[in-house]
Amino acid sequence: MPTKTVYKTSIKNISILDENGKFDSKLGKDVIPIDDAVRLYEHMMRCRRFDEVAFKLQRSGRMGTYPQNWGQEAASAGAAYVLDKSKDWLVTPYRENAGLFWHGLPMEYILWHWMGDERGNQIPEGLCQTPISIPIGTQPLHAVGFAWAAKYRKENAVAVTFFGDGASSEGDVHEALNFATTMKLPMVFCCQNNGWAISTPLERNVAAEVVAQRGLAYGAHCIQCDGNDIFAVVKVMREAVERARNDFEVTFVEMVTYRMGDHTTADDARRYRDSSNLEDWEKKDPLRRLRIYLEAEGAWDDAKQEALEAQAAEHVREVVKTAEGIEAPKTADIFDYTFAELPQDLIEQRERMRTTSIGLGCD
Ligand SMILES: Cc1ncc(C[n+]2csc(CCOP(=O)(O)OP(=O)(O)O)c2C)c(N)n1
Ligand SMILES: [Mg+2]
Repeated sequence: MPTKTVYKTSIKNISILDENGKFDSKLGKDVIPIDDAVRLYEHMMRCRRFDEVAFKLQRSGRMGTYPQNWGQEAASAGAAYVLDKSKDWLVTPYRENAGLFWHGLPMEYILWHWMGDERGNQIPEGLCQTPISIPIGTQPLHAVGFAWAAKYRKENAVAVTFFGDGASSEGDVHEALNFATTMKLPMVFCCQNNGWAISTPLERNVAAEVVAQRGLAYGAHCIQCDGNDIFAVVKVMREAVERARNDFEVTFVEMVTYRMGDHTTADDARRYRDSSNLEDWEKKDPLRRLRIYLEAEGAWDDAKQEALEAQAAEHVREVVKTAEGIEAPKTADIFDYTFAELPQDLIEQRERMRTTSIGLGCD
């Protein structure tokens, strides 16, 4: 019996703006108009400032654990930039502030979340996003639900979900991919490959050459891009979103980036990784290279930078004031916002505001 090849493919990597600010004008033509590139830069700078302040809030005891987003802003903001805020869903874990803010979430919600205030998870009416997901890899399944509903209701909407390289090994992510591709749902799976899942390096977690290969098994379009290059992210995401919206075809996008900070403020990455890596990645910083590009285009200068830094600092100061200024939640909230209809035993507990489960309220 002759043998024949029944399957063969390759995966492309897209990069447009390199770490020295050199721009591939053929590939990058019309990807982001200059005014929007300025807006995205300003947005990412505000997010970076937010990230620094959130870190300090934790260190000074004013907030609980916080996962720094530092260095991963372009992948997140670039993906959100191509979405239609009024109907496309963005379903993410905890390191996608830049995308969530671009998609409309006021910054104080993320602070409330990490301050342990559930009101940070009550996404304002009309925003097409979910609370940030902490159980790793669960949120792509939620995105499948949104995409399926959108297709069923003929809303012409797309669901974009994010997850990490570590999460790409979770069964839930694979079930979501299988469901999305077999049901032909309008979805994009974005994997932020930042090299680490807490202290587990990529190679201990993924044996494949590139993470994007994981989508091949499910028949998804698969592509890798430089996640610190906002032009590459936008180009790849625009094509993926259009393919999802118009043809119900699923894309797996691997965005290669690096986790510049510790996993969270509860971690100390110096205990398990070599910090010399950080210097290389600092050169690849998404904000740094976009600034070089904007300056070369005559759209940015030191005076603008100084003004933006002052404005971003003021903006974040106001956000912190709003977050810390909220009145304390009512004790009854724990009952009122957990069940649609309260079971009888909880109605009784609500009346007494006490529980028998820890030995109290036994009178
Ligand atoms: C289901 C589940 N298992 C384990 C954890 C503990 N945990 C929190 S973050 C994390 C690593 C996630 O790595 P990755 O998906 O690469 O995301 P990153 O933190 O790098 O953004 C783990 C194992 C969790 N939150 N949920
Ligand atoms: Mg990771």
